[in-house]
Amino acid sequence: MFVSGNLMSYAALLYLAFGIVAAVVLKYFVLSETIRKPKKNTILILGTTKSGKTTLWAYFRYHRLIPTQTSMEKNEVEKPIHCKEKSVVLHLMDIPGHPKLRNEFHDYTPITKGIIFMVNSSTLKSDIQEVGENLYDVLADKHVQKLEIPILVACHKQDLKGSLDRSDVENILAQEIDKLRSTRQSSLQKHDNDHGNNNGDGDDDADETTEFLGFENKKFSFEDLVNHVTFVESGTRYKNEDFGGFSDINEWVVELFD
Ligand SMILES: Nc1nc2c(ncn2[C@@H]2O[C@H](COP(=O)(O)OP(=O)(O)O)[C@@H](O)[C@H]2O)c(=O)[nH]1
Ligand SMILES: [Mg+2]
Repeated sequence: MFVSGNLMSYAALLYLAFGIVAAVVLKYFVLSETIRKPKKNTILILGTTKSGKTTLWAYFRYHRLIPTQTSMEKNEVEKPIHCKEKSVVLHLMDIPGHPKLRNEFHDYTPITKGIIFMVNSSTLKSDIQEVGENLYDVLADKHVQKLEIPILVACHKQDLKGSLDRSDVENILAQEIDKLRSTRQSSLQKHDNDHGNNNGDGDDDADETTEFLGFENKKFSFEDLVNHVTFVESGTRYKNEDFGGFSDINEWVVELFD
């Protein structure tokens, strides 16, 4: 009797120990799976200063227009949105366009689902060099290319006089990137020659950019990129629809998660 009682408690202990080990192993697998596959729900809002990034970010967050100020701080929020059949939590990041800060976007591209690049269509002709360089850096980011992150170029401030429509914005930006491509390529070659960078593996992890946009010996076109690049028009006083002048941007975001 005494022996069988002891045996029973040994068996119970064994079951308990087995249960604990199983729970630990399961937790380890669930955790490592979550770490290995970070949630890709980040939408980056990028562009030069005063292009309308914070206005858009605030519109997603509060569903209304609020006055904005130029800032050196990132804005970040987790916000549920309604897609057709489900609800999705967006991680929306507005990264300042100041030249010292705008390259911080590189840190987030591995978890980015989509990029909205804001352009002030009313000043693009005079700002083309800065906007072109900013967009080039986004398109040439290593993860943007490897993960084929979709990009939406919002041709914003359409309500302002003299603003360019989306096909003009696309043409002007394509011409500027075409120019930048050759200058960047030659400075890259000069840098490689000066520093003897010839390890030959073609994939330097410290380098945040890839080498060439589009095809060599062919004029640059957004269609030649691995990324899907879409152009839409937007503006705070542009259209009076459900999502205001941001309805096309909202639609693009919803479709990303569909
Ligand atoms: N006319 C007009 N002004 C806008 C529009 N969107 C934003 N703005 C204004 O442009 C200025 C800069 O916008 P903001 O969102 O702060 O730009 P950011 O620097 O890119 O974050 C602010 O005064 C906004 O009110 C628009 O569609 N039309
Ligand atoms: Mg801002």
